[in-house]
Amino acid sequence: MNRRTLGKALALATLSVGIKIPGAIAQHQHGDSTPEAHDHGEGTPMVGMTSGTGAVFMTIENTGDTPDTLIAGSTDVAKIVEIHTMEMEGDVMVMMELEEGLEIPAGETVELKSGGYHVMLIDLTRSLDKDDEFALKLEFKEAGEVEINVHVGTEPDDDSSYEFDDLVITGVFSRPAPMLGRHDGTPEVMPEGTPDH
Ligand SMILES: [Cu+2]
Repeated sequence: MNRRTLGKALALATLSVGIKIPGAIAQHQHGDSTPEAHDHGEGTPMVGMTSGTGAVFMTIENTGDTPDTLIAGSTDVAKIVEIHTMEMEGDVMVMMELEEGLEIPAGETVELKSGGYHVMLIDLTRSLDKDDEFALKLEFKEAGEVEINVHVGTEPDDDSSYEFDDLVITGVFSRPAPMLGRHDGTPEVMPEGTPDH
């Protein structure tokens, strides 16, 4: 273990949050605030500071000639909604909030998918079980505030298709994610969810 790796390990040990995934550590960085780890389903969490996290994926196409930006979101099923990106830094998987939002360039399509951009649901207010539906409000710089319906499942919902001005949103889905502290007897790690202890 080199010095850098050791430093990271110690930092995580101190925080008592974070998860180990083979060869990588998933970690949240929220700007200047204290780093906070959220499990995205790649491994077994050590300790969770929140009541569970989820991630929403979709494809956003901008058919217009003006760029737009996804800047925020809100939903009843989570206390905090953030726009995130996920990148490998060496052997460390880092999730970061896109504080400027996610740009959808004019005439282009941006995919929010596993291992990349996603809408992060932090502090779930209830478990997201397969085939659940919930409303998610998204705020765009140009298109304004829009509301979509999110289906909980393991792959893009082909039935979901929305048009807001120049934006076309398709393939919306959220992976199942249990709210922490609930014991439902499912020991295995759920995709994109936070397993309970
Ligand atoms: Cu995230």
